Amino acid sequence: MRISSFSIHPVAVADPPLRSSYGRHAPYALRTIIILTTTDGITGVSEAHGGDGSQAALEAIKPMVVGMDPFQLHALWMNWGRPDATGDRSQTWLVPGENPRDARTRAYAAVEAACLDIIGKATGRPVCDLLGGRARDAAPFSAYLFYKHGGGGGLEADTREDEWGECLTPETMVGQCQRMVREYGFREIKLKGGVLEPELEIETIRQLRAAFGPAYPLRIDPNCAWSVETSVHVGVSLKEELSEGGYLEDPTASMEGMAEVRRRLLELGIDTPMASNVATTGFDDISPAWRTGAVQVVLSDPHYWGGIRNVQRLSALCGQLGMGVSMHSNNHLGVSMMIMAHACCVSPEMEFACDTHYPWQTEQDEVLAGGRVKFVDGAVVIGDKPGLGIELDMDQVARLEERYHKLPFRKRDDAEEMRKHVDPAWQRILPRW
Ligand code: GKR
Ligand code: MG
Repeated sequence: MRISSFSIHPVAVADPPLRSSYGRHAPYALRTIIILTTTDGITGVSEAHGGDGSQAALEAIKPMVVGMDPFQLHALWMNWGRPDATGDRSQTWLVPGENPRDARTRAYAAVEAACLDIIGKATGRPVCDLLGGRARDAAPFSAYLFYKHGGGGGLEADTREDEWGECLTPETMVGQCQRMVREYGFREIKLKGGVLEPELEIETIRQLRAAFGPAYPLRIDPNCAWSVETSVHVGVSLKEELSEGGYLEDPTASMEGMAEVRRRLLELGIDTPMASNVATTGFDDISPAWRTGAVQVVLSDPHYWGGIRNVQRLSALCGQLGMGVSMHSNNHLGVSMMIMAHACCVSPEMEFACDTHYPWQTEQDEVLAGGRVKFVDGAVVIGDKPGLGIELDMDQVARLEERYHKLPFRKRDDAEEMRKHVDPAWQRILPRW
């Protein structure tokens, strides 16, 4: 069996104006759907980050993939997937999916997921059964809360209803979380911070704790918006709230900054774990993160960490080193949802609920035949269907692709959205507080 065709479908997905320290989400998130077909007529699907950069890397890997045996993934990895050894890979300044240093790794990851889908369909087994079997039957996700402006995303005739409403206060954030927990059954909570004054974000976490109690672990992630001083202040203020399954994620920039926050908190007797998807974005970050104590929980990602099997390797490595492991997300569709769910279920050490932006997208934009992936008690159940367990709705893919081609932008630029809608002089300043 050989791969006979490789098609790349850039798509645009309506997205509400969510906020983070990077700025404000654009009315559409960009993704790419990948379809591989084999000489036996089997189809493998995948999903990757979107925009020109992502598309260029996929076009570049294509000649190596067409004609290859989908079972021979190591050869592709050795010839292509290894990350570039030079250059700044840090996500301090670049949003995930826009970092040239992991462009090749991301393209490899997209192909790997589609090949595993093919192998699963060829053997009649779900992807997780190809990788050692499931460590759990369902992948737990957390309620991923965002401060947001009013608006539901989309543009012009495609403008979407604002289902969630403006959310720029602790009180409205509690309402957002109540709804998310009610609708999806999430049992763990992550707040995207770095948007309001730190005291207001501290207050938001306190109100979430008051509303949900200690049974719901809490996390806060300001994407490096704080100085070491402010990070320590937040760590001290939220000592109770972030304990017991919680963590403080990327409070400040750089491995050194993270290590300093950790050291100062430990000196104060506070053992809140520090998590990261900014200081640690590839395997060569693990050693310094572990040695310096900068990171106790690594956020994996089956896209930019180089595929489901690399997440599995990372999970095992973290387990060996006594580090925790969880999973990062960006806006995504149902294909990535299943890639993430399988990655979680083949990673026994992944004991924190993973991130997902899925609640921020709607049925109207789903590319899966049969509609959106369902959650049961906050988790995505891995069934017995072969491969990733999904099929594409090609009419939907075509609609989203047509929309993509009409858009005036080809990359995520949250800072530009801030200047357009919030403050014409807005710049991303780190640390802001
Ligand atoms: O969607 O705005 C966002 C997030 O800030 C995302 O870009 C981050 O990569 O969710 C991510 C994170 O945990 O840092
Ligand atoms: Mg993060």
